Amino acid sequence: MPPRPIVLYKLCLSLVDDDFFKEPMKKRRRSDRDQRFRAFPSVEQSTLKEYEKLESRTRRVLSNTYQKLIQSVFLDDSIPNGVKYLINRLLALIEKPSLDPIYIGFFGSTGAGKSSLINAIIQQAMFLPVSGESICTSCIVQVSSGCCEQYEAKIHLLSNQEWKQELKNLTKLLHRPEQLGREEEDAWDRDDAVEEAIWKLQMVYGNGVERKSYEELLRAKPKGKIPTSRVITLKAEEAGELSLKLDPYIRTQRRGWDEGSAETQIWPLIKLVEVTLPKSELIPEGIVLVDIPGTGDFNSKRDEMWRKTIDKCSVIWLISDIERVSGGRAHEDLLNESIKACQRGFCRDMALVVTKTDKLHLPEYLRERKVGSQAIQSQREAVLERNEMIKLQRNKVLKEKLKRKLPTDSRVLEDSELVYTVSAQEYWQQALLTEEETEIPKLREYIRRRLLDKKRRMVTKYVTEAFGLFLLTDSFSCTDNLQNEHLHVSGLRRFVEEKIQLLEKAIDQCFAHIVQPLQEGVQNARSSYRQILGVCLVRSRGNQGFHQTLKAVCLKNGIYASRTLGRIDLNEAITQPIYEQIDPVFGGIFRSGKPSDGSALMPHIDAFKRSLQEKMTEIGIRNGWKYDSYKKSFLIQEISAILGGLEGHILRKKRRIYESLSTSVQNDLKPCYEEAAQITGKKACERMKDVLRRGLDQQVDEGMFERAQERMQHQFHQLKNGITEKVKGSVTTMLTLASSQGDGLYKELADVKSECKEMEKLHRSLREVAENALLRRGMQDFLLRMSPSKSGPPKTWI
Ligand SMILES: Nc1nc2c(ncn2[C@@H]2O[C@H](COP(=O)(O)OP(=O)(O)OP(=O)(O)O)[C@@H](O)[C@H]2O)c(=O)[nH]1
Ligand SMILES: [Mg+2]
Repeated sequence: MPPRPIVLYKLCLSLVDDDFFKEPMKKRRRSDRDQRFRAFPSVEQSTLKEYEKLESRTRRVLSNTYQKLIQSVFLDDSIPNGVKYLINRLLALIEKPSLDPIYIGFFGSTGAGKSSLINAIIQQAMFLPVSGESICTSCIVQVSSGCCEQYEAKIHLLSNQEWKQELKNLTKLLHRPEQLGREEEDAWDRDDAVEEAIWKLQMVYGNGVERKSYEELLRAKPKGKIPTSRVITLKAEEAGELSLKLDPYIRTQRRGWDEGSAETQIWPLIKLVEVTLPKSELIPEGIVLVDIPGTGDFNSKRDEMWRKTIDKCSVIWLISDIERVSGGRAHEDLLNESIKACQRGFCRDMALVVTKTDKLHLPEYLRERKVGSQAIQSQREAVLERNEMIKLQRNKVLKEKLKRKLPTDSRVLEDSELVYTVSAQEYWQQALLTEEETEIPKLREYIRRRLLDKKRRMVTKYVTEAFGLFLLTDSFSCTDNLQNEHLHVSGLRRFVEEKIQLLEKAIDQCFAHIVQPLQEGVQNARSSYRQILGVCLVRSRGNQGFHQTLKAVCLKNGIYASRTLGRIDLNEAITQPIYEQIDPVFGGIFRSGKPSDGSALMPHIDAFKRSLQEKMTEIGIRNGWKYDSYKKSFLIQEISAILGGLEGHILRKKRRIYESLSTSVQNDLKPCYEEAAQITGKKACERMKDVLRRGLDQQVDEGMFERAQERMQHQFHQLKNGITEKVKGSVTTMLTLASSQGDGLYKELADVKSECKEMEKLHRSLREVAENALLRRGMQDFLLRMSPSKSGPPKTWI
């Protein structure tokens, strides 16, 4: 619904009030801008500033135009369609956030060195807690830099409802069966899942929780103070001060230790910690570094958040200890999870960051060393040689793996450098390596490059779209032949209908690519599910201590994740053979960019867009619009803007579609999980496994995998409908606009002539800014090549 005039008027007044346009403020903003880009070398700073200036000027022109338009139609009885459209589009553009943050996920097993690496990157030794002895970071921690002077942290807690649910599940795990044999009693006691549950409850409610029921605990008063807002805010002037305050909330508390402080008493309720640093020299605003533990969590809400956090990252750095990077189940699992994030989420970029490269035992290395003709003289040479070797090897292995899983033209495959070898310890000590050689500066450069890239793309799109809107204002005031136009618009309508039908067919054909791999996957899944279940149920330690963990798995509908025990996801494991088959094709359907053999979705939409734009041009010419008439250009621009929005829609749906297989299986197995979760008493573990095996057999016989296939195909079908509906809707708007010329709008629009001119100028300077950026980059590269040390960019910014 378009905003009501009165609302618009208020908004317009608030815009007039905005200090933005006042002179002294302008100065302050300018210096703010300079501050914000301190993280960048001067060449990049200039480019960013130019883009930022372009954006803020465009925003100002848009606001001015918006105000003028609103004031001119405010008292009118009816607002012409074209102006309504314009007002809404202007408002949408004005409200568009400047830049969505770029989330960079530090994803890796415990002890891999994630927190240490973040500390090094933000140049704050020991800021986030690190530990060499046990699991350290207990929850997802986001670190970003803001514009204020203080250090700030927000600790987000589970809501009341979410905690109740957690409590229910934890107490179910504790529910001790009445008659146990001695042997089972022992096994029961040793189960880690139970210990973890008791420990969490003890922390919140104190001793004796084992004997309390869910209802009793609901009535019990937590030891710590839980704020009703469910957010705790900490502030400090110094990094060290905040770090101390924050430590007990983030650091995993050890079992069996004393009660601890008041902060630790709410620790099981913590969902997410957000840390904001003051303006940072090293991490530009708009970047969020996310410390993500390698497994999810027993708590469903936290587990869901874990997944969502991985999925919202546009960059994932897989963090791996140098000693574990080759082979190792955990590393493979994490790599697979990251690749999945590329399939279902927003992740476009991935890199392997090998940590602790300083750890090298020279005699051992020399003995093992097979390559290299030169003699190694020192520890340092050995470290550097090993880094090179690891890069070569892992780059190759990773690329091959990604190629198998992702479509061949994925952006991540274009990156020549997929592997970084870093040492956070040496960054501080520099006993062996120079700062450059620790590769921490390289990671910072990677971060800056991503931000600069995003800013460039965003501002270019923004200015182009804004310019498009001004073309509309001009198109209303031109004097083409109205009669003729109506004729052509109805012709255009027929043309569009035909094209939409063609688009539908093309999408059907594109989605049809998934059917065969799906079918093959289903066959594979049918023949291997028993074996997979067997492996999941045995676990390395056999039955001992597995009873309650299995119960936890069932209570959580097949997914159990614990920081100490790792992650078990039965639904995903069982559907894995299908995913193996569909992965490359699935990725192919959603790849962005180059047109290909018809298996990708976006090129079809692009083709539709082009045919529509060509038709517009053709009609424009026949219709006597001036060849470069504003109206035609506007319509062409708007088609791009509207259809461009489809990409976001498709990206958001992608996740649902991808997950539909495991979700479908989870749904079908729900009764069987529930039945198994109820089992207590003698030989409970065996009986649970039996129920799972039988339940699964029965479901597979009744077509569980085929149903999963159908559901995925259904999701694809819905996506197609969504796309065509959206396309139809937008094209209808376009056609209305195409025929709304001459609505007597000249009166309102005459007013915004100067804004039009200014916008035209801004649009022209887009190219100039891009050229300047290129030129500066070229000059910088030249100077670097000429400089004798070749030791990276000038460090004026540190
Ligand atoms: N030698 C060496 N040790 C390192 C380096 N980076 C981290 N460590 C050590 O590795 C241990 C684990 O580091 P953390 O940063 O706590 O690891 P993490 O990945 O955050 O672990 P969790 O929080 O448990 O998930 C600590 O003892 C660190 O001092 C490094 O570059 N070199
Ligand atoms: Mg950590």
